[in-house]
Amino acid sequence: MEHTIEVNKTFAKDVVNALNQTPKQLPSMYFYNAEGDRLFQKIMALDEYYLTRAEMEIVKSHRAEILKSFLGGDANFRLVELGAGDGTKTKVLLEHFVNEGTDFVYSPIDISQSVLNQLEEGVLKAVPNLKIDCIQGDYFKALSELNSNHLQKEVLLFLGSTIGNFGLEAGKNFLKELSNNLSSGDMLFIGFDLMKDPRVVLAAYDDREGVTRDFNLNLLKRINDELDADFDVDKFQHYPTYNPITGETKSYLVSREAQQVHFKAIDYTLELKQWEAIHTEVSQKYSFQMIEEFAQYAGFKIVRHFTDSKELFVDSLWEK
Ligand code: AVI
Repeated sequence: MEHTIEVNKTFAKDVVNALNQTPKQLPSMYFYNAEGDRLFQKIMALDEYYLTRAEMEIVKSHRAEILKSFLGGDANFRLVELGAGDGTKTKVLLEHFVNEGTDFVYSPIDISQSVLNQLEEGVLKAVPNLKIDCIQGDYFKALSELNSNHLQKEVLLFLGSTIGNFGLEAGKNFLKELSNNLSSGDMLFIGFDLMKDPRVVLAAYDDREGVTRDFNLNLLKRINDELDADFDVDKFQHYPTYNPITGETKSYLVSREAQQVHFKAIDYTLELKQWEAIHTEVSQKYSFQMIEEFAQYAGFKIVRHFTDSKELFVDSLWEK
């Protein structure tokens, strides 16, 4: 029996626009369907993927100092989190803040109500006395609403080096936009993955088990599912690169042969030459100097850098 699939028009448009660029691209935000989320959880537990462990060490070992710096001279604050994920690292901070009797409200923002419901349930299980006020919607819309009835200091959390997935230019502009939606005295606590031994960086995106390869290839499977396409993932190679001068880690899917791929649901044909690459992701790495330039560009002052013991990663606290 013929069956038609319901096409998400935004997804179709974003995918086709990216594939029509020269060189060809795919948007990395589409990694995260249910299978992508599952693979990303696996990545975070890999030996090679040092980022999550390094940031966990930071929040665990510096939690008391972090709380002191968030409060500054103020009696209370609203802790607003962008892209909380499953909240594992955030829980460490929340637990400590509640145990210290801190007067604060935790407000995660997410576009998906079901993500928020799950997060709220998980966080309240770990920290039952927490005051939580979830905000469903677009980051900037939610922030501008919070800011227009600004009753207390806001501290934004943006953990996990998610900023690195924007690349340099878009990352800078995103931070400027954040700053435009904050008031003087508000803060941003943001994770950056630091430049380090290039082989250590590269291994994090090219693990022995091939989980990151599967994560990258899953984007093609998602297009097969949602746009009725016929990608054969075996005809693609996962190829990550790291440039130690610019700090850019870029991942590609390289076509092993000349091929055509049909997207039946939208009547689109993709032509690939042999060894032609599709750029799927940037994971920017930073020097302290780059971070300082970023903060200045976006209109923030750096309060303090919190690093892990090996200086692999930094959670940097900025004030507007
Ligand atoms: C979510 N983000 C910070 C991860 C990163 O390191 O860029 C996504 C990822 N891609 C491949 N491995 C992990």
